[in-house]
Amino acid sequence: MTTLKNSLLDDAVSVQSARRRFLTNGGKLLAGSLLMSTLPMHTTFAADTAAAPTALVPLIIDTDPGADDVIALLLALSARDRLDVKALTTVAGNVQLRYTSRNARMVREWANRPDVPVYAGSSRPMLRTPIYAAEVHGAEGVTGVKIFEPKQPLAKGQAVQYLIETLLAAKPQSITIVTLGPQTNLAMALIENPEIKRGIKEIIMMGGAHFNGGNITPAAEFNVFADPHAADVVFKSGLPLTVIPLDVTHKMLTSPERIERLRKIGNQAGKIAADILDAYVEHDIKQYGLPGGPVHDATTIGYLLKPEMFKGRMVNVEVDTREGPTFGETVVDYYNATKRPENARWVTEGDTQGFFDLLTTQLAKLP
Ligand SMILES: [Ca+2]
Repeated sequence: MTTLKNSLLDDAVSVQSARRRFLTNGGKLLAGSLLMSTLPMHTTFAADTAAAPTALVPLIIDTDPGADDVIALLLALSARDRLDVKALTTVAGNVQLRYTSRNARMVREWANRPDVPVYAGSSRPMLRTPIYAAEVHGAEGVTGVKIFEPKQPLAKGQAVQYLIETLLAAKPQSITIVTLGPQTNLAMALIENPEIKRGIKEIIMMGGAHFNGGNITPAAEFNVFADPHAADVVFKSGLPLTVIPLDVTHKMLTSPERIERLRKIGNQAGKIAADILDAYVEHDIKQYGLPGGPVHDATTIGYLLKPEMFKGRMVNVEVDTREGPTFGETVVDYYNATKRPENARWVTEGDTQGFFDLLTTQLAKLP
Protein backbone atom coordinates (compact mmCIF):
# COMPACT_ATOMS: atom_id res chain seq x y z
CA MET A 1 0.00 0.00 0.00
CA THR A 2 2.81 2.38 0.84
CA THR A 3 4.29 1.96 -2.61
CA LEU A 4 0.94 2.64 -4.19
CA LYS A 5 0.20 5.63 -2.01
CA ASN A 6 3.56 7.23 -2.59
CA SER A 7 3.61 6.52 -6.28
CA LEU A 8 0.16 7.95 -6.78
CA LEU A 9 1.13 11.18 -5.12
CA ASP A 10 3.43 11.86 -7.99
CA ASP A 11 1.79 11.48 -11.35
CA ALA A 12 4.93 10.90 -13.36
CA VAL A 13 6.13 8.27 -10.93
CA SER A 14 2.63 6.82 -10.78
CA VAL A 15 2.47 6.10 -14.48
CA GLN A 16 5.93 4.55 -14.50
CA SER A 17 5.13 2.42 -11.51
CA ALA A 18 1.76 1.34 -12.91
CA ARG A 19 3.51 0.31 -16.11
CA ARG A 20 6.04 -1.71 -14.15
CA ARG A 21 3.33 -3.35 -12.07
CA PHE A 22 1.30 -4.05 -15.18
CA LEU A 23 4.20 -5.67 -16.95
CA THR A 24 5.38 -7.67 -13.96
CA ASN A 25 2.01 -8.59 -12.44
CA GLY A 26 0.01 -9.17 -15.60
CA GLY A 27 0.85 -12.87 -15.56
CA LYS A 28 -0.14 -13.25 -11.93
CA LEU A 29 -3.40 -11.49 -12.54
CA LEU A 30 -4.18 -13.86 -15.38
CA ALA A 31 -3.48 -16.84 -13.17
CA GLY A 32 -5.71 -15.25 -10.54
CA SER A 33 -8.51 -14.92 -13.04
CA LEU A 34 -8.49 -18.66 -13.61
CA LEU A 35 -8.92 -19.21 -9.89
CA MET A 36 -11.72 -16.70 -9.86
CA SER A 37 -13.59 -18.58 -12.57
CA THR A 38 -15.38 -20.41 -9.76
CA LEU A 39 -17.22 -17.16 -8.97
CA PRO A 40 -20.88 -17.31 -9.98
CA MET A 41 -21.37 -16.02 -13.51
CA HIS A 42 -24.73 -14.85 -14.76
CA THR A 43 -26.01 -17.31 -17.28
CA THR A 44 -29.45 -15.84 -17.85
CA PHE A 45 -30.70 -12.40 -18.60
CA ALA A 46 -33.21 -12.23 -15.78
CA ALA A 47 -33.56 -9.35 -13.37
CA ASP A 48 -30.86 -10.79 -11.12
CA THR A 49 -28.64 -7.72 -11.25
CA ALA A 50 -30.93 -5.72 -9.05
CA ALA A 51 -31.46 -7.04 -5.58
CA ALA A 52 -34.92 -7.36 -4.09
CA PRO A 53 -36.67 -3.98 -4.20
CA THR A 54 -36.15 -3.44 -0.49
CA ALA A 55 -32.40 -4.13 -0.50
CA LEU A 56 -30.12 -1.30 -1.58
CA VAL A 57 -27.43 -2.16 -4.14
CA PRO A 58 -24.03 -1.03 -2.80
CA LEU A 59 -22.44 0.78 -5.70
CA ILE A 60 -19.29 2.64 -6.71
CA ILE A 61 -19.43 4.66 -9.92
CA ASP A 62 -16.18 5.31 -11.75
CA THR A 63 -16.69 8.19 -14.15
CA ASP A 64 -15.20 10.84 -16.46
CA PRO A 65 -17.99 13.44 -16.80
CA GLY A 66 -18.73 14.00 -19.69
CA ALA A 67 -22.29 14.95 -20.69
CA ASP A 68 -23.70 11.42 -20.72
CA ASP A 69 -21.91 10.71 -17.43
CA VAL A 70 -23.82 13.62 -15.91
CA ILE A 71 -27.13 12.06 -16.93
CA ALA A 72 -25.97 8.68 -15.59
CA LEU A 73 -24.96 10.20 -12.26
CA LEU A 74 -28.20 12.15 -11.89
CA LEU A 75 -30.13 8.94 -12.60
CA ALA A 76 -28.09 6.95 -10.06
CA LEU A 77 -28.23 9.63 -7.38
CA SER A 78 -32.00 9.93 -7.80
CA ALA A 79 -32.53 6.26 -6.91
CA ARG A 80 -31.98 6.48 -3.15
CA ASP A 81 -34.50 3.70 -2.59
CA ARG A 82 -32.56 1.29 -4.82
CA LEU A 83 -28.90 2.26 -4.91
CA ASP A 84 -26.48 2.86 -2.06
CA VAL A 85 -23.94 4.98 -3.95
CA LYS A 86 -20.80 4.64 -1.80
CA ALA A 87 -18.67 7.00 -3.85
CA LEU A 88 -17.97 8.51 -7.22
CA THR A 89 -14.41 7.92 -8.40
CA THR A 90 -13.10 10.01 -11.26
CA VAL A 91 -10.69 9.36 -14.07
CA ALA A 92 -9.24 11.28 -16.99
CA GLY A 93 -11.15 10.45 -20.16
CA ASN A 94 -13.58 12.72 -21.94
CA VAL A 95 -11.55 15.60 -20.52
CA GLN A 96 -8.66 16.01 -18.08
CA LEU A 97 -8.97 14.76 -14.51
CA ARG A 98 -9.31 18.23 -12.98
CA TYR A 99 -12.45 18.78 -15.07
CA THR A 100 -13.95 15.31 -14.64
CA SER A 101 -13.45 15.61 -10.87
CA ARG A 102 -15.02 19.06 -10.76
CA ASN A 103 -17.90 17.95 -12.95
CA ALA A 104 -18.62 14.96 -10.71
CA ARG A 105 -18.75 17.36 -7.75
CA MET A 106 -21.07 19.64 -9.74
CA VAL A 107 -23.49 16.76 -10.32
CA ARG A 108 -23.36 15.85 -6.64
CA GLU A 109 -24.40 19.40 -5.81
CA TRP A 110 -27.19 19.44 -8.41
CA ALA A 111 -28.47 16.17 -6.95
CA ASN A 112 -28.11 17.49 -3.39
CA ARG A 113 -26.17 14.39 -2.31
CA PRO A 114 -23.43 15.71 0.01
CA ASP A 115 -23.34 12.22 1.55
CA VAL A 116 -21.60 10.81 -1.55
CA PRO A 117 -17.81 11.35 -1.54
CA VAL A 118 -15.95 12.07 -4.78
CA TYR A 119 -12.42 10.65 -5.05
CA ALA A 120 -10.12 11.78 -7.84
CA GLY A 121 -8.24 8.94 -9.51
CA SER A 122 -5.90 8.39 -12.41
CA SER A 123 -4.91 11.41 -14.45
CA ARG A 124 -3.46 9.28 -17.24
CA PRO A 125 -4.07 5.90 -18.86
CA MET A 126 -1.86 2.98 -17.80
CA LEU A 127 0.43 2.88 -20.80
CA ARG A 128 -0.85 4.74 -23.81
CA THR A 129 -0.67 8.44 -24.61
CA PRO A 130 -3.68 10.26 -23.12
CA ILE A 131 -6.53 11.16 -25.46
CA TYR A 132 -9.62 13.26 -24.77
CA ALA A 133 -12.97 13.90 -26.42
CA ALA A 134 -13.31 17.65 -26.10
CA GLU A 135 -14.82 17.87 -29.61
CA VAL A 136 -17.81 15.90 -28.29
CA HIS A 137 -18.05 17.08 -24.69
CA GLY A 138 -16.56 20.60 -24.88
CA ALA A 139 -13.22 21.66 -23.43
CA GLU A 140 -14.47 21.31 -19.85
CA GLY A 141 -16.58 18.18 -20.31
CA VAL A 142 -20.10 19.59 -20.18
CA THR A 143 -21.84 22.06 -22.47
CA GLY A 144 -25.32 23.55 -22.43
CA VAL A 145 -25.20 24.54 -18.75
CA LYS A 146 -23.35 27.06 -16.65
CA ILE A 147 -20.16 25.56 -15.19
CA PHE A 148 -19.40 26.48 -11.56
CA GLU A 149 -16.96 25.59 -8.81
CA PRO A 150 -18.89 23.37 -6.38
CA LYS A 151 -18.72 24.12 -2.66
CA GLN A 152 -17.94 20.63 -1.43
CA PRO A 153 -14.34 19.54 -2.08
CA LEU A 154 -12.95 16.20 -3.19
CA ALA A 155 -12.61 13.49 -0.56
CA LYS A 156 -9.12 13.03 0.84
CA GLY A 157 -7.28 10.11 -0.71
CA GLN A 158 -6.87 8.72 -4.18
CA ALA A 159 -9.55 6.75 -6.02
CA VAL A 160 -7.41 3.65 -6.65
CA GLN A 161 -6.52 3.48 -3.00
CA TYR A 162 -10.16 4.05 -2.03
CA LEU A 163 -11.21 1.15 -4.27
CA ILE A 164 -8.62 -1.16 -2.75
CA GLU A 165 -9.44 -0.29 0.85
CA THR A 166 -13.21 -0.36 0.34
CA LEU A 167 -13.28 -3.61 -1.60
CA LEU A 168 -10.94 -5.39 0.81
CA ALA A 169 -13.17 -4.36 3.71
CA ALA A 170 -16.43 -5.21 1.93
CA LYS A 171 -18.51 -8.34 2.44
CA PRO A 172 -17.72 -11.01 -0.19
CA GLN A 173 -19.32 -10.31 -3.58
CA SER A 174 -21.21 -7.32 -2.26
CA ILE A 175 -20.17 -4.22 -4.24
CA THR A 176 -21.30 -3.42 -7.76
CA ILE A 177 -18.91 -1.27 -9.77
CA VAL A 178 -20.11 0.78 -12.71
CA THR A 179 -17.45 2.17 -15.03
CA LEU A 180 -18.44 5.04 -17.30
CA GLY A 181 -15.01 5.98 -18.62
CA PRO A 182 -11.59 4.45 -19.27
CA GLN A 183 -11.12 1.67 -16.72
CA THR A 184 -7.74 2.84 -15.45
CA ASN A 185 -8.73 3.12 -11.79
CA LEU A 186 -10.31 -0.32 -11.54
CA ALA A 187 -7.49 -2.00 -13.50
CA MET A 188 -4.81 -0.40 -11.35
CA ALA A 189 -6.63 -1.50 -8.20
CA LEU A 190 -6.91 -5.07 -9.57
CA ILE A 191 -3.22 -5.14 -10.41
CA GLU A 192 -2.14 -3.64 -7.11
CA ASN A 193 -4.22 -6.04 -5.06
CA PRO A 194 -6.09 -8.88 -6.84
CA GLU A 195 -7.65 -9.74 -3.47
CA ILE A 196 -10.14 -6.92 -4.05
CA LYS A 197 -12.01 -9.22 -6.43
CA ARG A 198 -13.54 -10.88 -3.42
CA GLY A 199 -15.52 -7.77 -2.53
CA ILE A 200 -16.93 -7.23 -6.03
CA LYS A 201 -20.37 -8.52 -6.92
CA GLU A 202 -20.24 -7.46 -10.54
CA ILE A 203 -18.97 -4.85 -12.95
CA ILE A 204 -21.23 -3.00 -15.33
CA MET A 205 -19.34 -1.02 -17.93
CA MET A 206 -20.17 1.35 -20.72
CA GLY A 207 -17.68 0.64 -23.45
CA GLY A 208 -16.77 -1.37 -26.50
CA ALA A 209 -18.46 -1.99 -29.81
CA HIS A 210 -18.98 -4.96 -32.09
CA PHE A 211 -21.89 -4.78 -34.54
CA ASN A 212 -21.92 -0.98 -34.46
CA GLY A 213 -18.26 -0.34 -35.22
CA GLY A 214 -16.26 2.21 -33.28
CA ASN A 215 -16.84 5.88 -32.53
CA ILE A 216 -13.26 7.06 -32.02
CA THR A 217 -11.68 4.83 -34.68
CA PRO A 218 -13.47 2.58 -37.19
CA ALA A 219 -12.83 -0.32 -34.79
CA ALA A 220 -12.78 1.14 -31.28
CA GLU A 221 -15.16 2.76 -28.84
CA PHE A 222 -13.77 5.72 -26.91
CA ASN A 223 -13.66 4.34 -23.32
CA VAL A 224 -11.77 1.20 -24.35
CA PHE A 225 -9.57 3.03 -26.86
CA ALA A 226 -8.62 5.59 -24.20
CA ASP A 227 -7.10 2.80 -22.06
CA PRO A 228 -7.14 -0.59 -23.81
CA HIS A 229 -4.63 -2.07 -21.37
CA ALA A 230 -6.95 -1.26 -18.47
CA ALA A 231 -9.94 -2.78 -20.28
CA ASP A 232 -7.84 -5.87 -21.01
CA VAL A 233 -7.17 -6.30 -17.29
CA VAL A 234 -10.90 -5.97 -16.50
CA PHE A 235 -12.00 -8.43 -19.22
CA LYS A 236 -9.40 -10.94 -18.02
CA SER A 237 -10.31 -10.50 -14.36
CA GLY A 238 -12.83 -13.34 -14.30
CA LEU A 239 -15.31 -11.07 -12.51
CA PRO A 240 -18.99 -11.03 -13.54
CA LEU A 241 -19.03 -8.34 -16.21
CA THR A 242 -21.89 -6.75 -18.12
CA VAL A 243 -20.99 -4.60 -21.12
CA ILE A 244 -23.18 -1.80 -22.45
CA PRO A 245 -21.52 -1.23 -25.85
CA LEU A 246 -22.30 1.12 -28.71
CA ASP A 247 -24.29 -1.79 -30.18
CA VAL A 248 -27.09 -0.94 -27.76
CA THR A 249 -26.48 2.74 -26.93
CA HIS A 250 -26.63 3.75 -30.58
CA LYS A 251 -30.16 2.31 -30.71
CA MET A 252 -31.45 4.06 -27.58
CA LEU A 253 -31.76 7.58 -28.87
CA THR A 254 -33.16 10.84 -27.60
CA SER A 255 -35.92 12.59 -29.49
CA PRO A 256 -37.07 16.20 -29.12
CA GLU A 257 -40.15 14.86 -27.28
CA ARG A 258 -38.06 12.79 -24.86
CA ILE A 259 -35.86 15.74 -24.02
CA GLU A 260 -38.89 18.01 -23.71
CA ARG A 261 -40.45 15.63 -21.18
CA LEU A 262 -37.35 15.99 -19.02
CA ARG A 263 -37.62 19.76 -19.22
CA LYS A 264 -41.31 19.63 -18.37
CA ILE A 265 -40.63 17.89 -15.06
CA GLY A 266 -40.18 21.48 -13.94
CA ASN A 267 -37.33 20.89 -11.49
CA GLN A 268 -33.65 21.82 -11.71
CA ALA A 269 -32.48 18.29 -12.58
CA GLY A 270 -34.90 18.00 -15.50
CA LYS A 271 -33.84 21.35 -16.89
CA ILE A 272 -30.13 20.56 -16.52
CA ALA A 273 -30.55 17.16 -18.19
CA ALA A 274 -32.56 18.68 -21.05
CA ASP A 275 -30.10 21.55 -21.56
CA ILE A 276 -27.10 19.21 -21.53
CA LEU A 277 -28.73 16.70 -23.88
CA ASP A 278 -29.84 19.41 -26.31
CA ALA A 279 -26.22 20.54 -26.62
CA TYR A 280 -24.71 17.04 -26.55
CA VAL A 281 -26.85 15.12 -29.03
CA GLU A 282 -26.24 17.62 -31.82
CA HIS A 283 -22.74 16.18 -32.46
CA ASP A 284 -23.88 12.56 -32.72
CA ILE A 285 -26.93 13.37 -34.85
CA LYS A 286 -24.63 15.09 -37.34
CA GLN A 287 -21.78 12.59 -37.08
CA TYR A 288 -23.84 9.41 -37.47
CA GLY A 289 -26.92 10.68 -39.26
CA LEU A 290 -29.06 9.39 -36.39
CA PRO A 291 -32.56 10.72 -35.65
CA GLY A 292 -31.51 11.37 -32.03
CA GLY A 293 -28.49 11.12 -29.76
CA PRO A 294 -27.36 8.20 -27.58
CA VAL A 295 -27.00 8.75 -23.83
CA HIS A 296 -24.36 6.02 -23.52
CA ASP A 297 -23.39 6.09 -19.85
CA ALA A 298 -26.89 6.55 -18.47
CA THR A 299 -27.82 3.25 -20.09
CA THR A 300 -25.69 1.41 -17.51
CA ILE A 301 -27.77 2.80 -14.65
CA GLY A 302 -30.95 1.99 -16.60
CA TYR A 303 -29.67 -1.56 -16.84
CA LEU A 304 -28.87 -1.66 -13.14
CA LEU A 305 -32.33 -0.43 -12.19
CA LYS A 306 -34.33 -2.40 -14.77
CA PRO A 307 -32.27 -5.23 -16.32
CA GLU A 308 -35.45 -6.76 -17.72
CA MET A 309 -35.50 -3.91 -20.27
CA PHE A 310 -32.33 -5.28 -21.92
CA LYS A 311 -31.24 -8.26 -23.99
CA GLY A 312 -27.91 -9.74 -24.96
CA ARG A 313 -25.82 -12.84 -24.43
CA MET A 314 -22.80 -14.26 -22.67
CA VAL A 315 -19.75 -14.07 -24.91
CA ASN A 316 -15.98 -14.14 -24.92
CA VAL A 317 -14.44 -10.71 -25.40
CA GLU A 318 -10.80 -9.90 -25.97
CA VAL A 319 -9.37 -6.40 -26.16
CA ASP A 320 -6.88 -5.65 -28.91
CA THR A 321 -3.96 -3.94 -27.17
CA ARG A 322 -1.65 -4.03 -30.19
CA GLU A 323 -0.97 -0.68 -31.78
CA GLY A 324 -2.45 -0.50 -35.26
CA PRO A 325 -5.81 0.03 -36.94
CA THR A 326 -7.70 -2.17 -34.46
CA PHE A 327 -6.03 -0.81 -31.29
CA GLY A 328 -8.68 -0.75 -28.55
CA GLU A 329 -11.18 -2.91 -30.40
CA THR A 330 -13.34 -5.25 -28.35
CA VAL A 331 -13.16 -8.53 -30.25
CA VAL A 332 -16.45 -10.22 -29.47
CA ASP A 333 -16.92 -13.91 -30.19
CA TYR A 334 -20.66 -13.48 -30.61
CA TYR A 335 -21.15 -16.86 -32.30
CA ASN A 336 -18.71 -18.76 -30.09
CA ALA A 337 -16.35 -19.51 -32.96
CA THR A 338 -13.32 -19.96 -30.72
CA LYS A 339 -15.01 -21.83 -27.84
CA ARG A 340 -13.11 -19.54 -25.50
CA PRO A 341 -14.81 -19.23 -22.11
CA GLU A 342 -17.50 -16.58 -21.73
CA ASN A 343 -16.22 -13.59 -19.80
CA ALA A 344 -18.90 -10.95 -20.36
CA ARG A 345 -22.58 -10.39 -20.84
CA TRP A 346 -22.82 -8.36 -24.05
CA VAL A 347 -25.93 -6.20 -24.29
CA THR A 348 -27.36 -5.58 -27.75
CA GLU A 349 -30.99 -4.53 -27.24
CA GLY A 350 -32.80 -2.17 -24.90
CA ASP A 351 -36.29 -0.78 -24.41
CA THR A 352 -35.68 2.81 -25.47
CA GLN A 353 -39.02 4.29 -24.43
CA GLY A 354 -38.86 2.33 -21.17
CA PHE A 355 -35.46 3.82 -20.48
CA PHE A 356 -36.55 7.42 -21.11
CA ASP A 357 -39.70 6.86 -19.04
CA LEU A 358 -37.49 5.62 -16.20
CA LEU A 359 -35.14 8.60 -16.58
CA THR A 360 -38.06 11.03 -16.47
CA THR A 361 -39.66 9.39 -13.43
CA GLN A 362 -36.36 9.25 -11.58
CA LEU A 363 -35.14 12.79 -12.29
CA ALA A 364 -38.46 14.07 -10.92
CA LYS A 365 -37.24 12.84 -7.51
CA LEU A 366 -34.31 15.27 -7.54
CA PRO A 367 -34.28 19.00 -6.68
CA1 LIG B 1 -18.09 8.61 -19.66
